[in-house]
Amino acid sequence: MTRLSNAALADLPAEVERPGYDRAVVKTGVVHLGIGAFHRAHQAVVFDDALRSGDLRWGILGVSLRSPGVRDQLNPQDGLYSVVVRDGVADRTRIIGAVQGVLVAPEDPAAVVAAMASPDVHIVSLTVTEKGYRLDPASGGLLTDDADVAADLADLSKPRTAPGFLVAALAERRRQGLPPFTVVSCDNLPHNGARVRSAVLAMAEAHDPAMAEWIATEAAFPQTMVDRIVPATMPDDIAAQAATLGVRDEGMVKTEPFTQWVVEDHFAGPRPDFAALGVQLTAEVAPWEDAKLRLLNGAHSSIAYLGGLAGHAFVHQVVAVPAFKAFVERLWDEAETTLNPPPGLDIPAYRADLMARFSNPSLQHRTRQIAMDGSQKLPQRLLASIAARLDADQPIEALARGVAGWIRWQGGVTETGETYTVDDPMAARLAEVLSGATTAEDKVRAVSGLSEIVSPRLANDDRFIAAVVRGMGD
Ligand code: CS2
Repeated sequence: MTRLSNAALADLPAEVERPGYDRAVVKTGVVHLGIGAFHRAHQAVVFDDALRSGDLRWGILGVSLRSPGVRDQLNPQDGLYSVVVRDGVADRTRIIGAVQGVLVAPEDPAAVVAAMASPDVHIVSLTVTEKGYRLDPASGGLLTDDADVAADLADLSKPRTAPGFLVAALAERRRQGLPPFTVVSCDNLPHNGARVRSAVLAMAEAHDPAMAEWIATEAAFPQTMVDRIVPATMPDDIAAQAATLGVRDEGMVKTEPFTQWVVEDHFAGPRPDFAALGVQLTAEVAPWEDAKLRLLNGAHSSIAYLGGLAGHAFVHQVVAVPAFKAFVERLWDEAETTLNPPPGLDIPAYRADLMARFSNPSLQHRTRQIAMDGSQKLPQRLLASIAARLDADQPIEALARGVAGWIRWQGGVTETGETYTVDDPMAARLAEVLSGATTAEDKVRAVSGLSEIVSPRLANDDRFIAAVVRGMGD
């Protein structure tokens, strides 16, 4: 079957939404590092809306920092792909035209740096996942021991890491007398703008303090909160989409109707008229970020570990079990007292919406997908709420049960006897500290000793240890 392409657009079924602007005259205003499914279903849709509104500065050059998979999906399709919105009843397809092409960084790092240094590029955005920033999850400091970070600290002629690419490109812009771009982190990292900024400055400082100073004063690293559930695309999804489109779309992404992007209004240069495009611009992103990380993501991770251990493949199956649903509500009762809710956020309504979003059966969101990289996720999703609750002398039973689920998950076998591989950059380290632990308390203490994940403030608090031990259930 032929692939989706510019030439195929005219023959798509009438109900499929198409770009509707002249793609040939679009400029590349955005370079996006880490062009996975989430970017394609979230930020790229907003830039596509900007193009549809007639502002043709916001085409996207995608970059994959590791593998050629997305390049091979999108480049043969002229960058086109479908976003399929599934509300549980019907599917709606929109073809996104914003992505103009994809580069694979390890194949030609210099080409990526050159693209980022183009005068037309005003924004470099990132979705490289938590671990892609090469930061210590608990403290946020750059992992200088990491081999790729060490290589970039020594020499930036062929960068390997996201901070390395940002610094190399900013240095090149400075050399050419161009203004810096705005760096927009779109990962679920706490204080994502400040964290990527400090990683960039640490790397820049190692190369040229004057350049670091220029970045510190001239570049911008707005904080953002991003939200849209985007499960990994499965072969069945691609087959079903081929039947809908009449052409094959290897780059399709599936998602829910809900989407939210809150952005700190701090840019070094031009940006789209975000407010007109439904993006919330604000001076204060942190309250939104805390609410989202602690309620949505805190529940998600707990569902992934506890539901996954119980043998459930999908999130909607977990929350269909009354005891699990009640557990999620208890977790939210605990987490919500730690929040300073942003103006305009109605927490009871938000919780009800979250439960409805988790219950959407047509998303098929895998618990194993969310279970990935727990070492990078736990601090901001569960441990931050726990620390705040303990500071206020409040119980933490439900939150601690989520943490206990994550520790049990490291065992690699479900309660139904199925084995799996723990997918986490710290999996080997976790396995090592857990290898000599037999009792629940040994296990909790062993993991709590990993200061990259659990802060000493919690590791030394017996109330934390005791509650997680109770959550282990043996
Ligand atoms: C999920 C998130 O995989 C995960 O860890 O919790 O990707 C979640 O779906 C998004 O943050 C929703 O905005």
